[in-house]
Amino acid sequence: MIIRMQWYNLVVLLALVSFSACSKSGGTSTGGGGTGGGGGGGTTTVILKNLATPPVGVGISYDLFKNNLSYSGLIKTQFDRVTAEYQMKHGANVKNDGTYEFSRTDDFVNLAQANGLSVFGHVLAWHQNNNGTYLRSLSGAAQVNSALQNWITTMVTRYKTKVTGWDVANEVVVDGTGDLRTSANSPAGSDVFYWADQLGRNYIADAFRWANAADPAAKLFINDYNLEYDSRKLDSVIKIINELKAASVPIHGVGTQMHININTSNAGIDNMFQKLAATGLLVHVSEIDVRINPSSASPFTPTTALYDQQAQKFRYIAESYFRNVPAAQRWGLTVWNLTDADSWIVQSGKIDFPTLFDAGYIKNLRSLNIVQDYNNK
Ligand code: 9MR
Repeated sequence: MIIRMQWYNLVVLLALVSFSACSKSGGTSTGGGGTGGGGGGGTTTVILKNLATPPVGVGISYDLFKNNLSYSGLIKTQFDRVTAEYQMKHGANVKNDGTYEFSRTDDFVNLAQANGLSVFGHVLAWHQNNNGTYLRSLSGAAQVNSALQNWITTMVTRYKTKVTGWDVANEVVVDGTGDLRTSANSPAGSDVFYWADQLGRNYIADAFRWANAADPAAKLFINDYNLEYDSRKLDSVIKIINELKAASVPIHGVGTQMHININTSNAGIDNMFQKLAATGLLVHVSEIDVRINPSSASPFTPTTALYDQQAQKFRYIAESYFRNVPAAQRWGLTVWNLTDADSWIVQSGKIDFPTLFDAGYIKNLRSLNIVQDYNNK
């Protein structure tokens, strides 16, 4: 029988966190409070959010959160913070004529907060998940500029005080070269729109300024992926951060998505956290998942050995984050998607098991033993 290790992964991750930092209110409680678990080890239930001082977040589906009690129950019990994987994007809120429809997003934010979860805003200026129909109907840079300013201002103003941090600029440079992302170096798509095509690189600074004007208290992030793997991209993001800081642009944080796999280099992870910490900004590990089938083999059977490697990789992220990012700069650790069933990787057709919970919301007994082992050291 193959024993699922996903919960073990997160527990190893957060057991380490609890070891490295003061916990919010203790790492375990007795009885109840979780989904699955239990078994021969007694009634101890691990509460992930209590294991780490920085917030522990998860990227989630609004529809599942609203309609699936197993899904929402596990999130409420285990996490501090949620990021909408789609609902707060341009395409989810802007109609084809450029007007806004916020009823679902209002409901998402209110629902999260009513359940004791804080909301991280994602995302204001990205090239994907836009309303491409509307944006392509605009003519000229002035109209595009107004559309971006209006969207950012409207969004940040609407959720002021409710959303205390935003991914303002996402994935602004391309893999390999670190060049500014435009339609000249990146693919087209119905919901794809490259702000830089008409606005040049200034759209990045402007996006931060508009967001800051709308809510001066919100923490504003630049966010990107492959930073643990692609040193030119990492250096390019850091160069942009330094340019923004030199121009007194209100940028407060940098997000590293960390869509990684079991073969990702630990040295690369260390190098990334060291360089990101050196910016002096808040550092958010913003979208963690760890693939165990990175070559997309098919058929593919997950094994205990692969889950163990995955667990070690989750663990290394936390170790490196706590070792290399000073406490005052830790914005938090966020995993992307709750279960393998709703993982964007699996949803895109790949065979993989990249998240912390299986499709049945299971955590397994071994995880509890791992926590006990850590706590007893
Ligand atoms: O998880 C998101 C998925 O549901 C969307 O279809 C996809 C659209 O491209 O975006 C996914 O989330 C992305 C996030 O917003 C930005 N970083 C990469 C994430 C995975 O693609």
